[in-house]
Amino acid sequence: NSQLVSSYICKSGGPGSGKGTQCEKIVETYGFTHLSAGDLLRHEISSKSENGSMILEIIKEGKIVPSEVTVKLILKSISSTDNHKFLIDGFPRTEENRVAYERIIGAEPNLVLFFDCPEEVMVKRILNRKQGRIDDNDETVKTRLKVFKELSLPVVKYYSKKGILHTINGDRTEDEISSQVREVLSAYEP
Ligand code: UP5
Ligand code: MG
Repeated sequence: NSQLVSSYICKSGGPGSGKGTQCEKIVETYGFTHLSAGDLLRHEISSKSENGSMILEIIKEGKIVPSEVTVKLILKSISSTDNHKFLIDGFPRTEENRVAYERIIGAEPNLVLFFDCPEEVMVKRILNRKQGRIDDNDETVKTRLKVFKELSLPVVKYYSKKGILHTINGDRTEDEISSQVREVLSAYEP
């Protein structure tokens, strides 16, 4: 699979930290194919695929879908395009996700962007979104935050130790965040 991927960037951050919002702009400028793990999973639900109802139950609770399911979906997307550069939004969520994915791809991300945002800001954004996401409610948000702290932050720490983590202040305007993201990517792109 290393022939399929020449480089990949991962985006991490709590629920509502602005990962999705910042993706499109980067994709346009830097020629990455954007993959959102959450979108791929939601697509499985809406297309009523084999695992759809299991995924729905897990997302409704704010918990994490088994690695093999998510990794398979990401790999399928990667294989379906000629591009070899990917921006992966909201993945890996757990150490188990990370190990499973890196084993299959045969490489670590070139860069990890971490959107750091205060909890109360994230909660406010999510509850204001009102786009009908099944997990955008008080109760599920609490679990999403807990899961983020307990399972996803260790992955962020791991990448930090590897020296490939870039922390972005997510508590600013979209334009301010975009320009910080561009700064990081411009330094990385030769
Ligand atoms: N907004 C964005 N930026 C703003 C700014 N600078 N100022 C003011 N408002 C801003 O933004 C959230 C909201 O805030 C939007 O309304 C936006 O306009 C506004 P968004 O860009 O959507 O934030 P994002 O970080 O993408 O938040 P999201 O809710 O998508 O985060 P999650 O990480 O919870 O969602 P995801 O889709 O990745 O995952 C959903 C669920 O899928 C998980 O809980 C889990 O159950 C499952 N999942 C897995 O099991 N495994 C995976 O690998 C991935 C997902
Ligand atoms: Mg998102």
